[in-house]
Order: sequence, then structure tokens, then C-alpha cells
Amino acid sequence: MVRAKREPRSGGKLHGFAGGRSARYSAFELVRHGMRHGEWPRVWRECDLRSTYDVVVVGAGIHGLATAYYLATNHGMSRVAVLDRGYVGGGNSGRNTAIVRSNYLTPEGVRFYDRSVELYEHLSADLNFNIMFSQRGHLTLAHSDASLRTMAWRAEVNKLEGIDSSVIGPEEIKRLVPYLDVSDGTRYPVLGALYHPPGGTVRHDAVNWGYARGADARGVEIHQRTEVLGIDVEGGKVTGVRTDRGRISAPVVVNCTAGHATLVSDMVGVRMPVITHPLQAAVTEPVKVFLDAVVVSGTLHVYVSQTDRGELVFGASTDPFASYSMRGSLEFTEELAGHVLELMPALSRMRLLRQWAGLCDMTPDFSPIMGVTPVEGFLVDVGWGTYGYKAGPVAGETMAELIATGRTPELISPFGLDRFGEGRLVGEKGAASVGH
Ligand code: PYC
Repeated sequence: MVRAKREPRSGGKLHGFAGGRSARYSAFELVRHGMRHGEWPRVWRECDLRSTYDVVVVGAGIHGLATAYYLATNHGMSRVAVLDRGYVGGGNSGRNTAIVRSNYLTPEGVRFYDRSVELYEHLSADLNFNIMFSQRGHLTLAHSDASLRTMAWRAEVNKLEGIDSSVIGPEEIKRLVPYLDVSDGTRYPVLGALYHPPGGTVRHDAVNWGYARGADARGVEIHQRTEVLGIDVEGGKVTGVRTDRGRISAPVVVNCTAGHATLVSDMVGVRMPVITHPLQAAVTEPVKVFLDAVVVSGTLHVYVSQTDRGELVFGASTDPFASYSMRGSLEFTEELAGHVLELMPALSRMRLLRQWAGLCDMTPDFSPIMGVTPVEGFLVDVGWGTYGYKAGPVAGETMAELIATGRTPELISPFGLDRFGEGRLVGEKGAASVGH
């Protein structure tokens, strides 16, 4: 059964991107403020670091900010500090391709990411901040009988979980994406696709800023340029963190970092089964909007979407070596261009504007690691491989519930660290960068 499309919750008033926690501007005032930059109020405060908090969140990306936001909003916990050695959204939360979808392969994954899609659907209204969530539809192409079978398998799991997802053929694909070459004579013929209408993209910076502003408005403190140097543990329990701005006492510390998740967990001696690989992406010059869907080819290791500004955003598979480097490479550009042109030959004269890399903390089963650890008070929300951005809202919501109630929510119970020791892996082959 395919669930009816959810209506975004009404009643939230969008007050635009204006700063100020409860600012309301008329159109005229917005223009006036826009012309005079100095007058814009700060979107979140700069606070002195206190010596004690109830919760310290390490990492001011979407996961850390969402955790803090839901702690304050859903559980009334606002003695919370979010620390980041850089700036809000300056890590992987600003280095992704902002794709949102829930058409995974495992029932555990599908349920989890579907809750995220649901939260994204209401997030502009909840945060009173336009996150530009565009549910334009998501197509995963199949170029072989084997991958067509995997798409059919995913579609069936998706439908059983109430997700709008089905396998469609080349004619329907051509109708949805006229620029795609679905002819017979290509090297990688398009035999079909997994079509997931609720999938799409968000404006990732807006999500980061919206959560930061919402958390700050509820009393959470966001401390940028504050590096965690160590985490103190006494008698098997967390007692606080040492930072380059001083020590903080706290009974709960949550590791919400990406790219360096193992280094923070190492501070308390909890080893994470994570290997970090770069994933490169690139964006073109803007052109008139012609691409109405997100198009993915697992076989060709490429995905493409078009932003509202008209740029094409491309991403690839993870680089085949472990590294913390975020430099782009010529190999990536050459391969990307070759693969994109296999799919859409008409793009041959488009120019790339820039490229970047994010760091993917890959786990052995392509599922995240969430929940408690052997050190009391040290929680993790890490191992986000190629699926972190889309999971931000649900990860924040469930981690906040765990911290506030001490009970692990059902949605994240499959993703505990203990699964690796107990052999309960959640092999998520619907994740990007996993061979189909
Ligand atoms: O899961 O859709 C995805 C994705 C695309 C790029 C990285 N992950």
C-alpha cells in the first residue's frame, strides 16, 4: 500500500531569512534591512562558556544542532552547549549534495529515513525558516538485469513500509527526465529505475542555520571555534570535557561529529568500527532549469540534481582509499564527466564551477552507529557514511529522546554499537556508494 502524500502542516508563518528570533518584517522593511547590512540582528548569540551544562554536544553540524534543538523543544532541556572547533555547518553539513530520500533496502533503514522525510516536510514551518525542501522525485537507474532485480527488491520493501516507490521503465523515465539518453545503443543502457516521488533536495545551509537559530532561541548555547581537547571519565562515567577555552563539567557528552568521529570517541577509549573516505562532488555554472528530478546511477557512480539557481550538482562514489583529505582530484573530474555524458550527452558544453569533498565515516554495514556506549554518559551519533544529511532531523529527534528519557527509541535500536560485537549487522545496500 502506498501512503497518501503527507500535507505539510499548516499554520507556520514564514518570516523569510531575516535575522532575529521573532523578527517579522514587511516587504518594505526587508528591502530596507537588505540594503543596510549593519542593522541585521545576530541569528544566534555569542555566549561565554559556562563551567557546567547538563549536556555537551560535540559538533555543530545538522546532527548536533538538531539534537540540541529537539532536547530544548521536545524535552525542555536547554542547559545544553553545542561545541565546534570550526563554525556552524562548516563540516560535512556544508559538504554534501543535500539529497533527501527514504527508499532504502532494509526495513530498519526505510522506517528511520522515512521519519526524516516526514520531519523535513514540516521543517520550514517548525523552524520558521525556509529550508527550500523540494520533493521533486528521485530516480535510481538500473543498467543491468541484476540491478533491476535489486530495484524491484527495494521497491517491495519500500511499499511494505508505506513508502511511495516503484520500478518504472524507460518510457516513463524519459517522460520525467527528457534529457536522459534512454536509447538502446548506449554502453550502459537504461533498463528501468526505482522511482521515489517524495525524494528531493534541501538547501543544506538553511537547515543548519534554522536549527541553530531555533536551538538558540530556546536557550541552547552554540560555541563556535571551541575545540574539544579531551573528555574526562571517572569510574566509567563521563564527567566533562576539556576545551581550548576551559573545562566544562557535564554528565552527558554526545559525539555528533562527522569525518573525525573516531578521534572524538578515542578520547574516552571507545573504538568505532569506522573508516573515513572522502567523497567528491562538483557544481556547474547555472543554466535554465531543465532537470526536475534527482537522477542517480549506482553503476556509473554518479548522481545529479539541479538547484533552484540552475547549477547542476554532481556527486560520485567515495574515493577508494581512506583519507581525511578534502581536496578535489583530476581523476574525479574526468570520471564524472565521462559518466555524466553517458547519461546526458547534451551536457557536453557545460562548465564546472567548483568541486569539493566531504568525509564519509563508513561502517562495515553502511548503517550509522547511534546510542549508548560502554562509557556511561558518552553517547554517539556517528558513522554517517553517505547518508548523514538526510538523517539529520530524525537523528536529532531520536538522540534527544534517548538523552532525555534514558530509553533508546525503537527507530534507532537496530543501530547500536553493540551490534558489531553481537553480529546483528544491518546491511544497508540502499546506501549511496554501495554496489548494486
Ligand atoms: O544517499 O542519496 C544518497 C546520497 C547521495 C550522495 C551521497 N549520498
